[in-house]
Amino acid sequence: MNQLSGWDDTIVAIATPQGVGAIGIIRLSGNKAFEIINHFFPSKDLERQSSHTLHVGFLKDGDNVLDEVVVSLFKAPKSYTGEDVIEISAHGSPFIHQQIVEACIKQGARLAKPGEFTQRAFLNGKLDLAQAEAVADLIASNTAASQKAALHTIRGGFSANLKDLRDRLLKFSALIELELDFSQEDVEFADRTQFYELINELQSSTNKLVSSFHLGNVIRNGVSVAIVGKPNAGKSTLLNNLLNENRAIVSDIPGTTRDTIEEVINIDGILFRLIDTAGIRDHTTDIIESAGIERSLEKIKQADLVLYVFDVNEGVVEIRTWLQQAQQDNLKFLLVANKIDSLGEKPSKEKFAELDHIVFISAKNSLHTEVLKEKMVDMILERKIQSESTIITNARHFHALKEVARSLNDIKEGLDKKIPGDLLALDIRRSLHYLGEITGEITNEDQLDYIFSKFCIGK
Ligand SMILES: Nc1nc2c(ncn2[C@@H]2O[C@H](COP(=O)(O)OP(=O)(O)OP(=O)(O)O)[C@@H](O)[C@H]2O)c(=O)[nH]1
Ligand SMILES: [Mg+2]
Repeated sequence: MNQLSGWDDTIVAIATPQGVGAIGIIRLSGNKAFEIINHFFPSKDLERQSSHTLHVGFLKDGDNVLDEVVVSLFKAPKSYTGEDVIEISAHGSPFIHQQIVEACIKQGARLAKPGEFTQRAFLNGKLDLAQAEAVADLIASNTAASQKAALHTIRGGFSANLKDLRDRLLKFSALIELELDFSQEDVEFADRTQFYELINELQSSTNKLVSSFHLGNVIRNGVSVAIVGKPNAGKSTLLNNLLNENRAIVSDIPGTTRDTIEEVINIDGILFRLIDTAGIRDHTTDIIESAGIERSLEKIKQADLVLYVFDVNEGVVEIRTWLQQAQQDNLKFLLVANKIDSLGEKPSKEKFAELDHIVFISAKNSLHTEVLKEKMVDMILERKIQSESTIITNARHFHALKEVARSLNDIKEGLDKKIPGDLLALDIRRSLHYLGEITGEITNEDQLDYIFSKFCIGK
């Protein structure tokens, strides 16, 4: 283990953000943590205090008082890193924090690298690699959905899925390996029909995880929503309404919006990147408008969700044409029939009755815009988010899981072709290898360095 982290040394870092605050926390981890802080803490012998206790006192470097602080003690192995850890809560002056860190370094500590505390937690078996990565995701989370997904992984939800896959595969692998030991005698310990069923089950669990990545991406990066339609349909009015501010210029002159406007909103814990676009019409001689229309068409192609806004007073034929095209292009879309406030009698609304994915609103008067928001969320989640289910948000996990799926497929094909046990064993080892890569049982120093370098210092 030593070669991976330097190990014998004690690391120190400021764990709170840079800048002035009420308090700031300096964190140390390693077998000299107590000795180092004891040197600055004259009022008590910290090494003789119990773990998980707090102590108030002055930190002094010789005669120089650094600050009056609270120290929290965590003795190995019951700490975040699994080593002796001390957290010093000091007054929130960056100058004081710097002085404390420098004093610790003078006394033998080393400045921690980004993520090094969590890296040590991983190396000491406190967390597996997937859980450690979720710590960074949790710190970066900015919506309820990303927070929920990261917490689920930190608490071991994903790791439990992987362990289950691995354990079941291992049991079978052991039988196959046993067969190889008795290869002269042509025996089959591992019942191939049972194995086939097992692989089917494993495939379905793996595929579920792999396909959750689409949603994971949405949770991590947000959903891009293109608001499109003909000039004057009310796209900019809708953008303003959803944002609850007058962001885009609205007017009754067709072709008001020339360029795309992007803004972010959070609906039910999911980030939506709304893109208001220039109204699309077939005939225009204005070159700026044409360029805007080009851009709108481009945004439609890139969007995760398209809101097609139209004036409810329009004929249904045109909407159907758009709908057909959208289905052909495989777009995820909602039809937004706007300006229902201007409808005299109900019948004109009924002409749209047979259309799916339609919402009737008045952007100007905030009628049913809440329903539209709900539908936007439904379109994206397809009711898939439950706190108990694992959602893959990490590209590294996704690629490893795809490799697992691929090798499971190879095993199945091998069984179909009745290939010999030694070849089967190879495919099984390959699946186990990729499962182990996710949790960090199989890894290398470069990969770990890369993963932890993306963390903040002090975590
Ligand atoms: N009665 C009514 N008028 C609306 C509604 N929504 C928008 N309008 C009006 O429709 C006109 C066009 O609105 P915009 O939001 O600028 O339309 P747009 O789709 O962005 O138009 P372009 O930018 O030109 O493509 C404005 O006069 C709005 O006040 C609505 O729900 N009801
Ligand atoms: Mg507009």
